Amino acid sequence: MSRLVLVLGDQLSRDLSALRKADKSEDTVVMAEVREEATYVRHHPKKIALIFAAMRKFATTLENDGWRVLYTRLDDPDNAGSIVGELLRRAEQTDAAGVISTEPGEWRLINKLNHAPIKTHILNDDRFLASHQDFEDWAEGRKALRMEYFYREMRKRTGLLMEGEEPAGGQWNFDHDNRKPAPGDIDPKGPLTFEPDNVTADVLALVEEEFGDHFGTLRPFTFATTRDEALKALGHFVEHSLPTFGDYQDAMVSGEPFMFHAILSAYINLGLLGPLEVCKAAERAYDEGNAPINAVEGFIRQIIGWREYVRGIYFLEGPDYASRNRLDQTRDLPDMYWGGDTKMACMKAAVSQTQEHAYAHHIQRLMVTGNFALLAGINPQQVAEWYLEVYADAYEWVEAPNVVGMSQFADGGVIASKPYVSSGSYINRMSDYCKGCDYSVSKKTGEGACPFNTLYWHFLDRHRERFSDNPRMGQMYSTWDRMDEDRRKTVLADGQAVLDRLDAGKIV
Ligand code: FAD
Ligand code: DLZ
Ligand code: SF4
Repeated sequence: MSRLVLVLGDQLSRDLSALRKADKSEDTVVMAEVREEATYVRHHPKKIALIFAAMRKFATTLENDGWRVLYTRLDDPDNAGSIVGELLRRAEQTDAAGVISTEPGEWRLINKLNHAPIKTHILNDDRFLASHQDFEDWAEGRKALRMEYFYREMRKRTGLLMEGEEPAGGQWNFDHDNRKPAPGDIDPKGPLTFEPDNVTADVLALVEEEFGDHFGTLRPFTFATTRDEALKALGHFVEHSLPTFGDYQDAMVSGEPFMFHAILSAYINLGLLGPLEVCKAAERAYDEGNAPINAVEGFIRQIIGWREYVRGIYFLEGPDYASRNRLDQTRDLPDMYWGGDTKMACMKAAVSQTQEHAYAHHIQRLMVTGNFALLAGINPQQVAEWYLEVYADAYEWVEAPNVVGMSQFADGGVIASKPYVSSGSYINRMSDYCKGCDYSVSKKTGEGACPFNTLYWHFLDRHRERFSDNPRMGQMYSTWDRMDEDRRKTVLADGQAVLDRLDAGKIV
């Protein structure tokens, strides 16, 4: 009996486990643009366009490989509107006996497939380097699941940057050489851009019509939408940005949304590029003397370390992970996250480039938009939904651990050993934003004081019971305790005034 082979929008890899398991001569590939996936959160139009264009072109690749593909476009009048609906419709058409699928990257969709009224065989997604079992084995018996130790295991397992049993360069981690603020004269090349072809142009028209009211600018659309293009984007990054990636990894500069980052996450998460080939390309640059160890090690750590680790956590912790709110934060996400007016130059820069490019780099996500939400007591599920909507690389397996765990500490410390909070001084050190801000980063209280400065202490004070025993936070609390009482009162009152303005919907 023939079967259907489901290929989801972020499973665009020819070596997908579902395709390997299936038989070209009997089975039929099903791909579908469906409203349910495009609207379960209101994804950025650029993200939807990227996925649909890449899906259409991947379907052609599969056909050229000899697969029979049943592809449903969003505007097909028979479109059932959901993945399961499309599977049932196609099963009826083809008389298929069941479905083979590679595991989706979200519990939401896994649950739907598990409850679909058609026999569905879900296979491991072995495009990742660590299976669920590998991660469980690593996590077994550990008190704390810190990424650094997982990463070392992955280095040994993959052999990346290894000289025998020893790490290349004599150290596992070169982060102390990174984290430099950017000097005034940097000239990042930015990502390689691609002109839309006819297929992409059709998708852009469709997305404009159907999802033009979602937050985000659709045009110009310059993403790679095929594996060949994504490989070119990888080559461009390795040549032009990797050598300085490490040095300025944490730096933020007005008008430079991409700095020396790879801008590859959307392609890797779609399946157009594999994590190992990306790391090998970076390793080659090191071997050939074209990129220094701090850059290459830092980059490889993001992929075989952080990327694999967050996925491991998402599946290990289970379906309730994304709904955790261990700090009981309840405030609504302010309008400034949706492009509403703000006087904070750093927030304006991070949100407006997100709106334009569906991209912000790690430190903007963590230390600007994430830091502000955490300090301001925003509900972590509203924060998580925002991140899932606005970034072209966002799927829950990677977004939730980064947001709910790393950024909002709403998992109570599964990922981070302390909350990533900082006052304005961190942003001032790592960026040029403060120079053009209505607030003064050096003002700690009073009219014009940077909101990060007052909210930082407000956060620590209101969560004192939870954090005062945390050895990594002792220093912060002793600094707070050393301030004289009047000053503490003023700081707290000023922090509260910022929160009151947010609650009243006033501009901050
Ligand atoms: P680079 O900075 O050049 O890094 C290289 C690669 O490493 C990336 O392409 C990505 O594949 C991987 N990587 C780096 N950091 C992480 C990480 N923490 N988790 C997983 N992979 C990582 N990444 C996503 O892919 N999707 C998300 O939805 C997402 N949400 C995030 C939310 C928050 C609050 C934070 C702090 C980080 C989030 N990240 C997410 C991680 C990181 O910000 C992005 O992977 C990175 O900015 C992508 O841009 P890049 O390709 O230029 O990456
Ligand atoms: C994100 C997304 C969007 C916007 N649209 C589709 C779609 O129409 N069809 C599809 O197969 N997949 C889509 N996706 C990706 C899925 O939402 C993704 O597979 C799950 O969230 C699991 O990671
Ligand atoms: Fe951001 Fe404060 Fe600097 Fe303004 S002064 S850019 S709000 S950190």
